[in-house]
Amino acid sequence: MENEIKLIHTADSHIGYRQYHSEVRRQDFLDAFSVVVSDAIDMQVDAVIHAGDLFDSRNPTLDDILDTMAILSRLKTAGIPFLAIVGNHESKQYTQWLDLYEKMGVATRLGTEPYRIGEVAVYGIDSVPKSKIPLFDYSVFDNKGIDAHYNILVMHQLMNPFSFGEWDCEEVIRSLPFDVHAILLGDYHKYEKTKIGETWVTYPGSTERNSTAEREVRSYNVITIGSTGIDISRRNIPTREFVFIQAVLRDNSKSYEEIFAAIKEHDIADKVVVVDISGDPEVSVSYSEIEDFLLSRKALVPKIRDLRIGEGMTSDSSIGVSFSDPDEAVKEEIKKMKLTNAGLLIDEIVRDPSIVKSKVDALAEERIAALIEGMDFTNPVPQILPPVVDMERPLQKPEEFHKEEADLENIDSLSAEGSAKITVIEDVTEKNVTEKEVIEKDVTERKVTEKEATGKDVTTTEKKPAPRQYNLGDYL
Ligand SMILES: [Mn+2]
Repeated sequence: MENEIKLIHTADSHIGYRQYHSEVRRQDFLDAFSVVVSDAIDMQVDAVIHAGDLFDSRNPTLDDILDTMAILSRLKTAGIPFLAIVGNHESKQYTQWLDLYEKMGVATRLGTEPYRIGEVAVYGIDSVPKSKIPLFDYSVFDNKGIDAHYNILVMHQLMNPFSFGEWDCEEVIRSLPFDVHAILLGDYHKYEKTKIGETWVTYPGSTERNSTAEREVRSYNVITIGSTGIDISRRNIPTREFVFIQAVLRDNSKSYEEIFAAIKEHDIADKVVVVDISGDPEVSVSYSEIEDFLLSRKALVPKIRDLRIGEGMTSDSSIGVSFSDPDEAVKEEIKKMKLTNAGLLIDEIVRDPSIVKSKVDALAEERIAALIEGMDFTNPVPQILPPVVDMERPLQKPEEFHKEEADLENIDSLSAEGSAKITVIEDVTEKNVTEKEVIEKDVTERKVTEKEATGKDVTTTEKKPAPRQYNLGDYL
């Protein structure tokens, strides 16, 4: 290696996420990404590598698109390439937002063709839904490897050897037709770094806190490649503070005094403040009164979590939902549902405040029809995984929690009403079960309706001698 090469590796910016309905928080997510770009320019790195989920949603607003465009343009002006892959959150059916930015000259979409930076070649694999991982065809990389000293692969997946892994890094390394020296990852929001044989594997963490579970300082990676090999170091991103306040209730008459006293011990101005209430379950308090007190002390976002509700009382990760924020509760629940493409599409339409109620039906029908229109029903859909996804990560600890992925696969639920049903989550576990039962019925009925609506025989596989039959839901 003649010249040292310096790269920034970042991921999971989730631009456009209006966390807690806060426009300020939307700006925070944008600012965090902007900080990474500013650092890249200050450090004069050779490239910024983004491992997916630049946007929080497949439908970012025009403001999100333009604001991001402005930040990427700064990189372009500085002559620093922005190399990226598509994450699961932002993934669209065909053409991606990244393609738009590539057309505008401010980004490069990584793939099977190596992107060469001196002696380094960079490859990318867009987010692959969990059910499709066993089918991944490594031969797309055949004859693509070039004679570079170092090969870097960028992916957006939950990978082994980490405990949450769904895809094995060793398999990837073994199956690719060239040596892989580093796998730069996105999707998991917490920083991780390890080595498999001679290959580095690392997650930089998300650039902003996507949930209260992401308590650690946010960061990105600086990858230095020189004559001594690859060095990976972590740099912190200054982000808005989250303050966690414990309030233990003991006595009915003094409950507010105790909570307010606990709050007063902290400087909470302009911060996201989470008050965790524990203690005597008989003591009742008004959440709105606590919220008002937090706001009077200039908290940006007041969040109350009553840990006395439900089982476990204290360290149960399922009670991460605020009473004061039903929208967040809905978002959390929808993530757990593992909605399919069609499910997400319907959910978006139902919850979009700009769509009038009377238009919802027609619009849903129109979009589903368009989705079906573009589908290739000649490919059989594999049913490898058990249908209930919630059981797959039973050991997930609160700190390991990251935004659940809408894998666009298992039809657990397909419910337009689902979002409206969940307003306040009291006992998450119990409610989930009941909800699912109801929703599963909906799915069956809906499939029939869809078939009628389109007037097509969508189950064309029936006539083939295929051993297994698939219905429309498998494709959506
Ligand atoms: Mn993400």
